[in-house]
Amino acid sequence: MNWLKVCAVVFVCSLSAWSAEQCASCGTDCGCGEICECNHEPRAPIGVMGDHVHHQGGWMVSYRYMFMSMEGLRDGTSSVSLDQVLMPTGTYMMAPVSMDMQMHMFGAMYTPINNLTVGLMLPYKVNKMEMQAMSGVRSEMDSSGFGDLKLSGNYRLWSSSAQQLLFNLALSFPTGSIDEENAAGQHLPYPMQLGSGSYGLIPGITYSGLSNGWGWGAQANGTFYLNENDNDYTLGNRYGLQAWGLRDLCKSSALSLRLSGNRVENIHGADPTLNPMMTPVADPNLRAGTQVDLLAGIDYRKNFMRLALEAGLPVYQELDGPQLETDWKVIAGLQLSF
Ligand SMILES: [Cu+2]
Repeated sequence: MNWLKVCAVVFVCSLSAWSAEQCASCGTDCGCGEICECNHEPRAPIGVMGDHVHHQGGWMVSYRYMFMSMEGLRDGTSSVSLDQVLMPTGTYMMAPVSMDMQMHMFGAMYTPINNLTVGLMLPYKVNKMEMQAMSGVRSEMDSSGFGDLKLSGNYRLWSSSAQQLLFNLALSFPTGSIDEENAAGQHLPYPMQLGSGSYGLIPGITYSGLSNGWGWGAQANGTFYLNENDNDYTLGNRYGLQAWGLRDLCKSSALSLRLSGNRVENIHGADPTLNPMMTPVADPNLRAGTQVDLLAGIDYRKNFMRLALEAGLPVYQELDGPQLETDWKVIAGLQLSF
């Protein structure tokens, strides 16, 4: 795992060194000399939500794809093996081995008045988890479908020629299922459910700047679930804090580096049909964790189109475990503005 992190850091450093060189030499080579001083709006990497407002009357439609790979168990900051968790050494009859999470996110944004952009976002999720029983037999669980619909507003509180400050507020509606079942008709454990089952409030604040081809920014946000769902539980609050830097290449492209920290709290209440003694993924008190991810990205814009990719891995993970740890993630996105 560690060599992977080293590789990622080396990769990212060489990218930024290369991009700086590109900009210095672009005056003669690629005819984009003015880029080094060009003035477009500040940008954020594709994985950052709510980083911009459009001009009045402007529309944007977007599609984002996210993949997250989790494998191996962790308790606190150290790894634990399946043998330690499963009986007879441990206390559980079943434990997760790995999980793949995919999300297709469809979005639309509209700007009815100056400085205020409103948006709708609907995710389609595909989850796959592999479990191992104490006998050593492995089995797979699947779930897929639409998640929770989000209605969001981004309001520009302040801006200057090179910087801006946005206030974000999103409402989350319980459109995603919390009744996903296995073939035997039993509820799947918490991480396999598609929605929260609750109404949620997601306030945030986003700062970004751009000068001489260099961009930077930071965002803080929280997710607060407001009511207990029909299965007698409420997902834990989430807190996010992230910062990023970007370097413009030619007119249309940019490279980015982002550090993203997230804290998730445990679930309040419990689904009465899940038995937390049986497997850690059915325990509402083993959902919390703190994670810091490092992501490198590339961004390409031409006319009304933006195509971008970001990939990264955790540099710090502290989980109320045993819980599956994240290995890596990828986010790709296409945005069309009118
Ligand atoms: Cu937009």
